[in-house]
Amino acid sequence: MTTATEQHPAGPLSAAVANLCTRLQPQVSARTAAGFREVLRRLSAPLQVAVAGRIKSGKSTLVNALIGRRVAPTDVGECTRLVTRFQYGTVDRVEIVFEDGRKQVLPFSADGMIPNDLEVDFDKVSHLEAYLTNAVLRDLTVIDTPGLGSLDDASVKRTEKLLGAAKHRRSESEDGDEDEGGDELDDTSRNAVAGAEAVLYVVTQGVRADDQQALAAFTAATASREAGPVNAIAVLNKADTIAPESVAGSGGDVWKAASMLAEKQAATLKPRVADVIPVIGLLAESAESGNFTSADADALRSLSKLDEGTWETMLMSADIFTTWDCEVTEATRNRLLEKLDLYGIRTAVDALRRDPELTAGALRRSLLNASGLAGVRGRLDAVFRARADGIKAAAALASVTALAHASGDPGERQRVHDAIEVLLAKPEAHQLRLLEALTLVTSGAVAMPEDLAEEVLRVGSSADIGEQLGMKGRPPRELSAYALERAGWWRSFASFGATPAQSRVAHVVHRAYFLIWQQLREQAG
Ligand SMILES: Nc1nc2c(ncn2[C@@H]2O[C@H](COP(=O)(O)OP(=O)(O)OP(=O)(O)O)[C@@H](O)[C@H]2O)c(=O)[nH]1
Ligand SMILES: [Mg+2]
Repeated sequence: MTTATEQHPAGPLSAAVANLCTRLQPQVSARTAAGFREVLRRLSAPLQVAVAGRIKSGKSTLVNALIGRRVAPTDVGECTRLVTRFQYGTVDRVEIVFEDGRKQVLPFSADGMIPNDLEVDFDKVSHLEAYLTNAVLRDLTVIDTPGLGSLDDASVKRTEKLLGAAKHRRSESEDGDEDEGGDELDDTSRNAVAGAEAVLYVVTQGVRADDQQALAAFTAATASREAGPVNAIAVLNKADTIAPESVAGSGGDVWKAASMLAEKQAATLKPRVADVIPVIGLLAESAESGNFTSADADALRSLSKLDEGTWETMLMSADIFTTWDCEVTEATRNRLLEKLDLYGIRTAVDALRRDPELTAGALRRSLLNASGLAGVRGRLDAVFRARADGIKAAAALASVTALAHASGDPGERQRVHDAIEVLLAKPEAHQLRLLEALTLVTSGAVAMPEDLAEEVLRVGSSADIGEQLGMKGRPPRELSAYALERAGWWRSFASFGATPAQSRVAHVVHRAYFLIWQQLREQAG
């Protein structure tokens, strides 16, 4: 597995693209070559995942939960309006990076967090870089972003710029606007390589149509690429705040309601994201970051001894919970609310009533269980970590294309284009072409009938042949016959039934089936 310190490419596809960059470097302009160097550097760095979503959806809370440390400021303050990159380092350190490239060390606040406010000219700040020793960051760089859809235009602009959401162009782009001044070019080049490679999209109850748009705008987060099911997953955060009675069929159970809502949202957001996973970021953060203490456990233990009637009354609202006459001080109850909210408090007290001997550690673990964080981690592993090679390689290729395009030199563009074609023609690189086709289809750039789009998605977003064919567990002979049949179908669709854009996709899908068939044949010996 790749680590920040070892700096290996994530796998064979990334290595192939790195190779291409190295070979092309002497054949391109100095500026493009500089861009290629940046692409090379990124190829050997951990996968960059941006955590994005609406304002106050709980992004920073979730970042803390994932890193396992309360370090990103939540709630209010200047820093929630900045992009912060959390990456692996051998000593904990935070730097302010200014627009002009200058850096300044930012001391952690007394509680070990990034301070809420910077004592510098906020308008000159580009973003924050946090280097942390936490092991999770060894193969994942996590980028916390300010909320999209916030009223603060300046923050949104800053975010978009940093993530490369600002105008980007691909060689096939039809807008045809050309670059003019030299400065503009530099910005374009920077945008071409900037940006995250994958997105963790945070939504809360009620995804609206414009959330779809926010996600689309998150082309952004993904280095000149559209976000799609290959590189984007969503979480339904604040699952604890869902009123189960508002979800028919939930049987009054919060977690059931959250799962059902998440499924509905997955249908809304499809095919932009691979999945929508319910989670309670706040519980996850408190349980994972050491923020849940034995004093908290003791307070909950006292509460668990209250009689049922009093307890149910107190849980009716946060207000009643803190003001009701009871032995646990109001300050302590406020603290519990901040760390666990009512649902978490109820969950903890229920656990203590079932087993009064529960230790603080066991209680913490049961809260972690209740948070659903394991589900998010599982999907991160399955979607991002396992595919890091393909995701990084595809993002790098998009950057290379954008860089060549931005050079404004047709000869250079052609050379880069040709080199990419040669690379993509190799069977071992076909996965990249498939990812590309998948992205074109899921982003709507190439329109496809729904059943075909579905099929492209299936073939393109798994590495498991059974899953790719939608025939998991079937005997190899059946798989093989089906792969061959679909290969033939897509070839004739490419030739006879399709628009030119569809035809390009169809060729890729045809070849994917063909390679699957070949692989099955080899396996059969
Ligand atoms: N009840 C509940 N509250 C949560 C949850 N996750 C976050 N919060 C609270 O929501 C508020 C906003 O959380 P943040 O993590 O700062 O949200 P954000 O998306 O980073 O906000 P901006 O960066 O300002 O856009 C905080 O008060 C959190 O404690 C959750 O799962 N449940
Ligand atoms: Mg935040």
